[in-house]
Amino acid sequence: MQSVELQLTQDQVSPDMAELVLTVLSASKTIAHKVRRGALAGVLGSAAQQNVQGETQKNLDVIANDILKEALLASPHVRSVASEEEDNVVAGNAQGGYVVAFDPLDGSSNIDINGQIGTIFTIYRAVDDAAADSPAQFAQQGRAQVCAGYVLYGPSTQLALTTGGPSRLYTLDTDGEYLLTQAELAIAVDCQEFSINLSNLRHWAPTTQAYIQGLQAGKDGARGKDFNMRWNGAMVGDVHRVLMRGGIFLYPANTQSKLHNGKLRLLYEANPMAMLVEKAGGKAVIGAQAILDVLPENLHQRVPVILGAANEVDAFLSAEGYA
Ligand code: FBP
Ligand code: AFP
Repeated sequence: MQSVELQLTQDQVSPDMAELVLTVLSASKTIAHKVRRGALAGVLGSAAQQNVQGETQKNLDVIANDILKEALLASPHVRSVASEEEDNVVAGNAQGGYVVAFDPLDGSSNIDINGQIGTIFTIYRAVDDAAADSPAQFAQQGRAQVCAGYVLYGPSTQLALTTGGPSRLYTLDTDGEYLLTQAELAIAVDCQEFSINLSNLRHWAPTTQAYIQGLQAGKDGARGKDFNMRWNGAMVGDVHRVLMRGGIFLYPANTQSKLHNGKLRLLYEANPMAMLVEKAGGKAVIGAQAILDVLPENLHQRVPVILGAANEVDAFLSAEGYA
């Protein structure tokens, strides 16, 4: 099995970007170590701080954010950093060729129950006519991502990564190396599993309610087949399931609640996951538009997210009247 470092070379990733990816991965190993030790490392429980979304940050959110930020700001290749846990863009090296955005700890409600959590990250080329601390550095469509990935801290620590080619899966070995365990992830076009927070049903558009009720009707309904349902409370775990065994994941617009644009953030959640899914043969949309085509309006923008098996995403679009 080969190391991620060797694979990046074989994938002809430029030395600067490869070094940057390895910087992110090195930080993720430090986070993985703390996650593994859990309460022993003093990383559980709530910290008395709130993030920009007004959510209470867990200790581990703060710790993971600091680890990644410190590592990236020390890198000569990083011009700017954006994080779910930072209100504004943080300036790095003015000569750096790349900008990096991340959700340091996705699924924070799973921390206290020893459930799946993860780090999601994305890399773009820096914008030369904008300051290093300007949000303009990140006002780029998801199609401009040069690298996208997540690290899933589960029973084993795994890395899903694309640098523009296939989405590949690596597993963290006990000696601290990410080793290639699946060279090309592929999402089957059809599926029989969906992932959504059903408690929000009353908040969805009638068309979205009807689509989900169609899945629930199973063999007895118009779809003519049964579907199973899974919900993790952490996008990183749910999207990982879709990448590994197919399915569709939805966090739709909650038109009747304050989450009228959905809950997930475009920059550091939706876009990296959309790139990984598209590179694995799946689809990722907010509605009529592909996630990767959305031009961001602000750093912490939320979007609806529907991604996974191509035919099932099409079935959603047709139920919504888009196709
Ligand atoms: P497996 O170990 O065969 O996956 O079964 C797990 C299980 O028995 C329970 O742990 C779990 O609560 C239940 O199945 C989930 O069932 P469903 O597929 O109906 O959600
Ligand atoms: P946190 O990291 O704040 O827990 O948010 C996780 C998340 O944004 C995403 O990973 C999940 O898919 C989603 O929230 C779960 O949302 P519900 O609270 O609606 O289940």
